[in-house]
Amino acid sequence: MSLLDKYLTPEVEQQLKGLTTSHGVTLDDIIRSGRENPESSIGVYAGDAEAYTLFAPLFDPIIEDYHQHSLKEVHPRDFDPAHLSVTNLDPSGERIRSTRIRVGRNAAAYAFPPAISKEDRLELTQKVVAALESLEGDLAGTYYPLEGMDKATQDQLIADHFLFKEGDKYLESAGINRDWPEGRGIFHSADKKFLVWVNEEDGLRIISMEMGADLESIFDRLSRAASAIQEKIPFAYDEHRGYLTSCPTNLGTGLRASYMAALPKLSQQPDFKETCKSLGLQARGIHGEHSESEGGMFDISPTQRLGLTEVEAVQKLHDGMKKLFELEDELAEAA
Ligand code: ADP
Ligand code: CIR
Repeated sequence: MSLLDKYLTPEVEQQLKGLTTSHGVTLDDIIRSGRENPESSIGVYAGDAEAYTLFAPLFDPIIEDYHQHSLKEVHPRDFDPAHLSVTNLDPSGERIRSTRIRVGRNAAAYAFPPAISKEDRLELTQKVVAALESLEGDLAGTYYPLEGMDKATQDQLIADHFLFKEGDKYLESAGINRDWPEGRGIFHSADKKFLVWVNEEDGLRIISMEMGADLESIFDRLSRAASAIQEKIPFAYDEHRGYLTSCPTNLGTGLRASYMAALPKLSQQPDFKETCKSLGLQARGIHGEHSESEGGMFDISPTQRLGLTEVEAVQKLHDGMKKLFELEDELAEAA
């Protein structure tokens, strides 16, 4: 049962139908993805910042349930790499193939991808690209629009985990893929350790990733990038909901930190998903959400993004992964 089905009671529906945000977002828009895809786990998307407050009787319980956090609290922030207490969990390079941290962001002055107009999307793209092209040092890079990119290049970027996939059915139903591929693209540094997805599920997905397991340097790069971009593009933010994103699962830090890690024995256990869940972690397949694993390799990341700081979210990945490796080692020793 999706969180939409759990919380859209007849009373809430009655209360919210007929309401419209200044960008024209209605209850039907918010719930279309969940209605068209009944197997959704969440089922709702916000077309603009106002949707979160105007439709709070639906969004708030969904947010509190997913993040296991009360919206009465002010969302805390700490993006200071010096506050991390992590070690490289795999200096040998045998268990962790790569590490990635991304944050989702939307410009405060525009609707979010589910509701942005074609004209506004193009205007926003110009501003975002100009901001990205002004970055310096290891954050300097080039913008590659999806429009005009040859299919082989696009496919290779997707296969190498650098670029978003195309045609996600949940995003399609939410209206996020309108006018595709216009205004969509990827900015990246020459070494592809710093990347920004433009106008996919969120206006910006700011990404830091590299081979190996050096969380500290990846977090440091992301922290610098997010604040440099924010100086040029003010982001939608709310004291209690943190950074505002299209999908309520990404509110708060907007941050998903993940290790691409091998757990060949543990992942064979029938309670593998439960074990991850007990540590606040989620296991995705090797090509992102809704993909399959290959060879015992999983994309492991914490589920909660709201109500904890950026530092705490990354620490949670590190500490949880350490525990998963201990369990993997116990199984290997018992064999
Ligand atoms: P998001 O990270 O924005 O939630 P996805 O789950 O679709 O979106 O993942 C996007 C891409 O990032 C996919 O290609 C996925 O395999 C890749 N990815 C995630 N974590 C890692 C990692 N630690 N190393 C390499 N690629 C990763
Ligand atoms: C769903 O509701 O299943 C899709 N709209 C995807 C939700 C986002 N994913 C997640 O749980 N982090």
